[in-house]
Amino acid sequence: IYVGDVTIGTKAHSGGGYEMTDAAGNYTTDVHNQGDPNTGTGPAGDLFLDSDDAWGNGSNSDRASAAVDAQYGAEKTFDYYKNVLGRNGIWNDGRGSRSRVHFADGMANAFWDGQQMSYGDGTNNAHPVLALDVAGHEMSHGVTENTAGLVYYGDAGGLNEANSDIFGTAVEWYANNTADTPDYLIGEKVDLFGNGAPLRYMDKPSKDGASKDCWSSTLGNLDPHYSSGPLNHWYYLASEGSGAKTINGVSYNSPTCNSSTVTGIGHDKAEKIWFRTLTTKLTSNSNYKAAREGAITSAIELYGASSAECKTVEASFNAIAVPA
Ligand code: ASN
Ligand code: ZN
Ligand code: CA
Repeated sequence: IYVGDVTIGTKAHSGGGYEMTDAAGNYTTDVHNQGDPNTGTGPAGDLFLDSDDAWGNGSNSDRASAAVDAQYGAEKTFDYYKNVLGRNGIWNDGRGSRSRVHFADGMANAFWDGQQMSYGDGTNNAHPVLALDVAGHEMSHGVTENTAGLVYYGDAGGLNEANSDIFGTAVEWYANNTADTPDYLIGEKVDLFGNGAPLRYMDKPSKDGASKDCWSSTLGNLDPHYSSGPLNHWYYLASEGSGAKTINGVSYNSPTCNSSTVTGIGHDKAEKIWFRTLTTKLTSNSNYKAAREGAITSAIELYGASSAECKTVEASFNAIAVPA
């Protein structure tokens, strides 16, 4: 629906034909619009099967179309973690995971529940809440849960949410899909508001009307989807630097909270530094100050204390107003 014609991993099904299970064991099921959007509980769903291994028709009128987006997103996320960051799946044991599509009736959301990803079909069941950044976001909640274990409130909740946005974006860069081109927006393909606007903006999070650009001592009182703003902003600044820039046809203009100018080091390095922070420096109640200290230490370990990478990491935390 969103990624165009792609190749996905499938395998021969024991009863004949093909099933939507890849080599790592990532697989996708149809929940047939059952399941409770409030509790997240519902059936496992039926594994997608197909006789000729050509799946979907590019629209939600074919139930397999959303499954292709989910399976592709899970595969790209799995491959990104394994090939770029050296993490072998959500549990770091090589196991793939299940994606459930067509979850609930008209659910305009997607979620990770500790075991699996579930994706709603969106308002009027017309726009599945499913794209590369959404799949990468949800799967990364699983990685967070099995590494730092960041809780879902206070500063830690914001770090948890931003971590999912950062790696959802990293997956877009990794996939480099021609129909869902990489950007620093979240949910831009899904049209959750019906007006074409993305859900979140990493260059200037406040553009969504609720997220914060800068850290403050009251940030942790916000919903994690808004207290994520400063760390999303940090990722953009560390990757691309401050000011105006057009990337893949999208215009950004990233302010700093301290009127400084930040020079970016590229998203690949920012992601590696942040992943090391998540997996070796943070614990369940870590706050933004711990993220700052952990990221600077991670940059020193990876690139050296006098490196440009380390300077940019520190400058970017200054630029989102996290004090030393
Ligand atoms: N899609 C949302 C998220 O992953 C679900 C939630 O509100 N937890 O953040
Ligand atoms: Zn989330
Ligand atoms: Ca995006």
